[in-house]
Amino acid sequence: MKITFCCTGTKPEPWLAGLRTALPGAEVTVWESGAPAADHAVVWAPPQQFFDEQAGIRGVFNIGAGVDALLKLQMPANATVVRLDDAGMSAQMAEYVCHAVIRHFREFDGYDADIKAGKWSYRKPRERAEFPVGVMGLGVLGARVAQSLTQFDFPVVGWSRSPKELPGVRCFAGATQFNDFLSATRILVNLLPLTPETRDIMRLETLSRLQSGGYVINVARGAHLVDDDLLALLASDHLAGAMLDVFRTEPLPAEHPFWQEPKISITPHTSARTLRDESIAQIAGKIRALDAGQTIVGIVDPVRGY
Ligand code: NDP
Ligand code: OXD
Repeated sequence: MKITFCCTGTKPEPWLAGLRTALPGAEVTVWESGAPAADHAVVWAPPQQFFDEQAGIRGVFNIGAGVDALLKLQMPANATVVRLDDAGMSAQMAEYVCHAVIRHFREFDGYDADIKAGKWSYRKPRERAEFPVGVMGLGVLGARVAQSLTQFDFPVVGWSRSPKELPGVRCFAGATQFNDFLSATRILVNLLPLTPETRDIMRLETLSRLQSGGYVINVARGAHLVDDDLLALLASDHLAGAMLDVFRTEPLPAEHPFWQEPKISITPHTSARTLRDESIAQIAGKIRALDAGQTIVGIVDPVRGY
């Protein structure tokens, strides 16, 4: 079996070594133009030329959960596209989002500023019931995040395409229940895939429906959020702040107003990193299963876009 590796911005050697150990007998090489046809590909942001040359590829394994960049390319019609299914990301995402929610709810930024100013001061405890958290996207990552938030007794609501049942989470589904979900939410967490349906989903019209004093946590994709609309809602105080991990252009350009907005906290697309060992184990297992004709989870539906 031949496996080709084409991951932009990723050091190949440790991946090749890991894949060779996990799949003894497989020939694993870094893709270069003109390379012989492979059976499976391990990819992140490959160029179109990769698929043009590897037209007979059977399995395309993305080393991330989001496939929006991959689906912009013309891929061989018969290729099965597979995304990472957790592989250690859901625990990281739960840490990040719980941290962001708690930091905002408990006013830790305010305490930091006070302490730096040499001030020993108390703030009035806030009512948890007044800070319902709404999680958009209840898939592998969103469901774990929503469940984790219930452990801190926040009221949690969730929204997905198909109806869900999650203990302790009031679930809404589909376009018809979106406005009800938004008006039940004060802290909005975005964990949707980026698709034509979800692009720009956080804009003036939708964010205005959040409860007053709302807060936005975007950990999915920058193109879900209309940047100027967020800034306008922060300026009008309808929103109290935001914690953003993803941006329309990454790295965030130096002149972007988000850098200067004190109500916005920024991290550099790091909320849930791809963990190499977990990812290799998962991909190797799925390659074995596919080749044995078994079904696997995490197959992308190109029409749905995720
Ligand atoms: P999943 O595919 O498991 O979950 C996607 C969820 O979104 C599902 O619940 C799905 O609904 C819901 N959804 C999709 N389209 C719609 C829609 N039009 N309306 C309502 N709900 C919709 O994805 P993951 O949880 O694994 O990952 C989510 C995203 O997180 C990734 O696509 C990626 O962009 C981002 N991500 C970001 C990382 C970072 O470091 N910042 C790291 C990893 C991922 P249903 O269940 O009904 O299908
Ligand atoms: C992913 C990401 O989609 O890291 O996995 O953004």
